Amino acid sequence: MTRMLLMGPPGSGKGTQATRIADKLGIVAISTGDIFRHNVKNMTELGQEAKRYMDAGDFVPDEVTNRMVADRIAQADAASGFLLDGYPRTAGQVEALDAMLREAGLALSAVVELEVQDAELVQRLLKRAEIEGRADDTEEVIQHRLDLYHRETESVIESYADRGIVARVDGTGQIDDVTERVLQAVYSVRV
Ligand code: B4P
Repeated sequence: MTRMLLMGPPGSGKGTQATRIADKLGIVAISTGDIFRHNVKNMTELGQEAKRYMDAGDFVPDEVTNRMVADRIAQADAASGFLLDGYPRTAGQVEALDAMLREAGLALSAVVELEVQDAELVQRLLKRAEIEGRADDTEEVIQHRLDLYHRETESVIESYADRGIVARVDGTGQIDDVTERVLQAVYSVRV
């Protein structure tokens, strides 16, 4: 059974790859960004709280995010494995996820990091801005999200690397090729 993390900077293709990979592995894809956006759209209490952080390109506070993920992975469709897209992004989220898994007697099978240079990330996100008009895809906010990634989330990936379950994958080129690379990486590190 696969319980994996798909990590990488904003625009690296996490959202694009998550459902493709999860479908191939027969598990559910859980995207914290998608859940937040769904709640913002429906103006739930959670959405109203998350919106101001998301619009500014900041992380939604750990306490809110951790609770949301704990509720989501406790649902029946996650019992046979899951792919987490965009979580954890901070040291506090790593701690919370470790505790959730420990309590359930579960372990992570693999962590995949999509690697793409900052210049290409900015281009991709600006292109998406033209199509989708997401509030956090302006040049200034994109730069802030990248800075935050380098400052907070890279060390999160390092902490998993110390556990020997990280595979780094080239996230550039054709989307199908990236999917294939990610799947090979999962098979190679999966424990
Ligand atoms: P996310 O939804 O995770 O947004 P993201 O980092 O920009 O990645 P996304 O999945 O959307 O983009 P993708 O790389 O697929 O987070 C949004 C916000 O939610 C965060 O800023 C934060 O406020 C909040 N949040 C989420 N998780 C949180 C957490 N754990 N803690 C706290 N706050 C949290 O794709 C980008 C573009 O690239 C697309 O247009 C795609 O078409 C294109 N693309 C993909 N693959 C490509 C390829 N191979 N070649 C060319 N283009 C490609």
